[in-house]
Amino acid sequence: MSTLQEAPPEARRLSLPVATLIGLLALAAALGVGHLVAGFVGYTASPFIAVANYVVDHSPTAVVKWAERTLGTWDKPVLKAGLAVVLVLLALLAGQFSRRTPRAGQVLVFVLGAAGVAAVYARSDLGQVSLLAPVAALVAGLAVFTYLHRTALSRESAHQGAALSRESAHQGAALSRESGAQGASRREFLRAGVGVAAGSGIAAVVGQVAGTSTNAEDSRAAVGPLVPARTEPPLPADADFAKLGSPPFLTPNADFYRIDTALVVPQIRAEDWSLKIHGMVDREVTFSYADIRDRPLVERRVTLTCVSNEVGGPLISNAAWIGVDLADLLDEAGVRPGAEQMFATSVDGWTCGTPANVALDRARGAMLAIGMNGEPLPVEHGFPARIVIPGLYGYVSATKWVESLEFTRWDARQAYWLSRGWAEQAPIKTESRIDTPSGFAGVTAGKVRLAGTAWAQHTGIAKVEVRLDQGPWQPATLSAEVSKDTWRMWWIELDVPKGTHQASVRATDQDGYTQTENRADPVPDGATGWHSVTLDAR
Ligand SMILES: Nc1nc2c(c(=O)[nH]1)N[C@H]1C(S)=C(S)[C@@H](COP(=O)(O)O)O[C@H]1N2
Ligand SMILES: [Mo]
Repeated sequence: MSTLQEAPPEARRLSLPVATLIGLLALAAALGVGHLVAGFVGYTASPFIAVANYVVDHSPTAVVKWAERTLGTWDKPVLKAGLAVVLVLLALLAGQFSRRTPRAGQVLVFVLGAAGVAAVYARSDLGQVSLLAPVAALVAGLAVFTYLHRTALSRESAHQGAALSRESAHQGAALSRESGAQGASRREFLRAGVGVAAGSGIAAVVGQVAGTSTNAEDSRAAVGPLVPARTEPPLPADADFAKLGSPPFLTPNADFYRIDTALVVPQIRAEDWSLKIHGMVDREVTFSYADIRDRPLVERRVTLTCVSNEVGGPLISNAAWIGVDLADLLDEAGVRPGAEQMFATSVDGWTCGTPANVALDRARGAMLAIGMNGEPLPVEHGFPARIVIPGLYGYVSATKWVESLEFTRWDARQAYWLSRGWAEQAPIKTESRIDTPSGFAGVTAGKVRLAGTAWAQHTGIAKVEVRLDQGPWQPATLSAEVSKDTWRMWWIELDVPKGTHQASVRATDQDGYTQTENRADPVPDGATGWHSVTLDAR
């Protein structure tokens, strides 16, 4: 195209929409190609997911816990959406700053790509080969950016060249020749853009299909019924007061609270899973899923609680867990005296430190669980296997997708939340909650029924009391004690006069400790304080 030479250099400038589009298409190509390669070398190596994971792992504890509390299970979609917005903005900037030469955009694309490489490199659970995914993304992003930029610039040149020749040239022949060149390069740019967009989409879909084809769901469906050799006695009729407004005694799996740092739920087939017990032990032992399944299974009802649960919060649920006594497995390894912590690692690299004496204590009843409420563990609750230990907050006990238990000293290894400012020792605190009426409920003045929950896992609840405003504490009716390791329900009827009042609850455990009124934050070892609700009686 002769017009390329004719156009003065300062006129060779991309329009804003075109520059922006190039940035976006380069981003799409990078993410699509990265996802495609990740589908084959390790799903979580997809640059987008790796960067999001990196953000989770390196956000200040306060931010992560705040997100867990306020966003609940939405914390992950919100994080992903936020990251997507940031990437789109950066892509727009990359285009913006490259209207004349591609240099600034190329640098930005390179920096973003390098961030993806670094995020994958930083993960302990991904091998070297998984670096191929972010590297491919970086190369694709740069190549697409550079190529589209060159194509578009030659179109703009043709365009501006045509405009110039319209002014200067008098012959119609020249004009039509220039318009022809402009049309051709516009078509070329459009074709390239559409091709990149379609290719990126297809790459992402193929990567998604390939990466999730080792789906754990099929493997879970093939497990078949888990029948404990020792079942729990049937639940007493008054294990809960669900009819009066307490939660059901056993939480249905679909309603069980979920807390973890995994942006992509780890997909491990039972056949591919194993658990290694090592470190300060007499002999290293490894168990396969079949090894565990073929042992006599026990069933135990245990209420899990998250340390980041606020007073009155929802991060507590109860299930009947099916599995084996952890103490039996540990006996086979022969844990040496001197071991202070059981350092558990999940397949996704999350880690957890439990006091070794608690893990070893038969009377405590720690389990390696493979079943939950009669089914194999749901994938998001740790399939194929997880740890369950009564009486300890989840972050120091309840490792999901567990693959390694290393016995060691406290100063040798720092678990995930410990290194982020949470306590080393974290027994669950005695607490209680009003479930009905919910806060700020309008009620009819007169007799008002309240119902709720109290827990002091591994100690047991002795008493629950409720009061209206500053009135006397009145004892509530307690549900049957199913186990000291599970929550207990309560209900009471209060006389509530017209007006706005506050009802408060407090529990006393079987050690004689009554919940303190003092409000403490969840950090570093669990919230304290009395839960209260405001009643608007008319
Ligand atoms: N692999 C893994 N296991 C984990 C966590 C995690 O982030 N990753 N979070 C722990 C925390 S903080 C809690 S409270 C419990 C929650 O278990 P659930 O999601 O089954 O309710 O899991 C624990 N196990
Ligand atoms: Mo937790």
